Amino acid sequence: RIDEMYNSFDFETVAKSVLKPDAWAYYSSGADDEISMRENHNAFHRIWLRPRVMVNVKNVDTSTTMLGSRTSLPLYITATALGKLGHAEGEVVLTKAAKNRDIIQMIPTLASCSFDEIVDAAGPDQTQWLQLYVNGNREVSEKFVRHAESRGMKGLFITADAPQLGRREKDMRQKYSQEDPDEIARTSTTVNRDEGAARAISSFIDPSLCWDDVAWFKSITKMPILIKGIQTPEDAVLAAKYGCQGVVLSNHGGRQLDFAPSSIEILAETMEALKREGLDKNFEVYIDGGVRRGSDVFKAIALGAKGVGIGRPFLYAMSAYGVEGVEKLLELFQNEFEMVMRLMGVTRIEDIKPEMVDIRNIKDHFVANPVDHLANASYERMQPRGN
Ligand code: HOC
Repeated sequence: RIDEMYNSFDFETVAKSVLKPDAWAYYSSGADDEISMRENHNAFHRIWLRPRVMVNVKNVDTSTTMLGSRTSLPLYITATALGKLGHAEGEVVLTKAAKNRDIIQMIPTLASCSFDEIVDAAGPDQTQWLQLYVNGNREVSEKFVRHAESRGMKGLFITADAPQLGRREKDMRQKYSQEDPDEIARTSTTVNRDEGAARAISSFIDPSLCWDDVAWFKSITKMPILIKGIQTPEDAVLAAKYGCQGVVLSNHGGRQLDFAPSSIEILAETMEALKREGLDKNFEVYIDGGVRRGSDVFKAIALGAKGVGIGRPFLYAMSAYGVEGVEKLLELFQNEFEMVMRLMGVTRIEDIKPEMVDIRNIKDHFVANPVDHLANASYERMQPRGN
């Protein structure tokens, strides 16, 4: 029951029991041995807090701005593909919950609902951003970007960490049986649906995307441009030098390159590199991956993030309980974050500072057991020839 949901992990448990196996495999899978996927959350465990006391924390304000838009919390619903695998109404479920709780939503290129359906479901003052997979046919991308701007998107987030699809083997073991996965897959002539949902939708993405393309994007849109999928401080610096307004440090939820670092681990060094180069002003750094607790949000803000993206937990809340579930999860994040702020002795987002966290052990990786390949293999399909 929804009132038995006490944290973001609870929704994952319920989602696992209600989702069809192919949907669960697609949403929950990470690349290869899923080390990066698990490390994303584990890395937060290596950061400790330094609470200050004897501060008047009667009134705590968790609201802030991201790319100039107001939000009730420094977090947003990040782009995740194929929402209808989890709920019949797809991404508009997330839109409605975001509207009710003043939260920004990033609309995925690979949504199950059409882009316009998602924008139409939003309220008049609701902020939405666009996540873009750059198409091999640039005219398609140009048309989409211009349309998105005309529909009021407040930011363009170009995904850079997926020139090729990572191997999500749990997903690949599932035959992708949906008739109508999404518009882009439908129009592609080269889609191979025999190796999981991800492979079915990935065939149009342009691996030639590079830094020089930023100038072209700047020529076709006035939206702030941010690069999503930055995995080193060097590339964050390059994004600033090429004129982007920000970056999202992200390893794609551990779904692309296994052993890519978690974003929280490289956040402090990224902020330092930007500062060293004098590029930290008017440049917003976001992170995603592994954020599951209000304290995770706090740690990211303390280390310099303007906000954090959260993906799978919202998919799980949506799959388990629809709009009500996503709102409930947002309420839990609100309560947890507010409590952490109060117990840390801060009342405003701008007062959350690096000295409030201890990152001395941030590099002490504990590599969790890799995924259990023996448990995942399907022996019926793997019978030796002749059986
Ligand atoms: C190379 C194409 O973001 C996912 C989605 C879709 C990925 C397409 C990548 O499954 O992670």
